[in-house]
Amino acid sequence: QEYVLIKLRVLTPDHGQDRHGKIEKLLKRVEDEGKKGVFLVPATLRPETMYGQTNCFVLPDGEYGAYYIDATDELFIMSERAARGLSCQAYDAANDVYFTKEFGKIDKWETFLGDELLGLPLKAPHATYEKVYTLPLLTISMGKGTGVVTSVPSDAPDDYVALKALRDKPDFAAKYGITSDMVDPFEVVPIISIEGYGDASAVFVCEKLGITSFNDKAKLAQAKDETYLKGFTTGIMTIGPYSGRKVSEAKPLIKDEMIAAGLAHLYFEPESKVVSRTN
Ligand code: ZZB
Repeated sequence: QEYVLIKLRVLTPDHGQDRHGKIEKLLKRVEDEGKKGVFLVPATLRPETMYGQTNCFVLPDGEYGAYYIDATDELFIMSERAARGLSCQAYDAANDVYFTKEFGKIDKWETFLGDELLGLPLKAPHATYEKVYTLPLLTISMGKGTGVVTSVPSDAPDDYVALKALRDKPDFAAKYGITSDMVDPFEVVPIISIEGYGDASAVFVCEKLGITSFNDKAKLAQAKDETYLKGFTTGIMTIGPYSGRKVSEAKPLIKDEMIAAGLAHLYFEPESKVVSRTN
């Protein structure tokens, strides 16, 4: 499976929450040592949807680490499993550069529980919002991708349902220390138009199937399949430099441009049945 890692820059925490102590320390160390920044790195199959990002998701009780990446002189926050995977992969195959200096060797600067990453302000590439926040998603599998997920509620049904739950159920948000200003200003951003589905297909399909919560598992899976397929086969971009072009044409161009600009990297993962069964 080929994923694209999107680099969401961690900004200085702006809510005075005690749980951000470790990240503040890490940001300071990174600055003191002249490194280039700290990033949450969600893995996505849909780089062309980054214009529609409204937030990032982590698993509140998931285990994450901040790993030093030699190739970019930056720290990436992700699961240890993903860090190990990356450390065996080429950053720039043509020039024989690897993500880490030593093949297979990771350099962990800090460990985090997902909860310590919630409510962090981030700068997400291509997003229309200047700043987005990290929010909880309870269906994240730590055995897939990086354990970090970027949220595109216009085109991803899971993301739409999760964001709506945080907005509509203040108790749920409060339980995770999420304040309304981290959620309410972030309206769905229409980015892809699909004939018969409008310009926010996930919203359309969730409403069509009457999905109201994560308990509608079968319907959510159906919604995901339907939006994936339709988006790729008949979707037309309505935002960005490839507005008016088919998603299938725009996707590889946007992916390559983001990688060339250092906003994203490729990440490969073997399909592992064992991992998905235990998660
Ligand atoms: C942005 C995005 C926009 C995504 C979209 C989907 C959609 P798959 O097919 O099952 O491999 N994802 C990535 N990692 C995880 C994880 N550890 N746990 C849960 N979800 C994860 O799914 C890959 C997609 O699932 C990724 O692409 C990511 O969300 C999420 F408009 O990134 B995506 C119809 C889907 N649309």
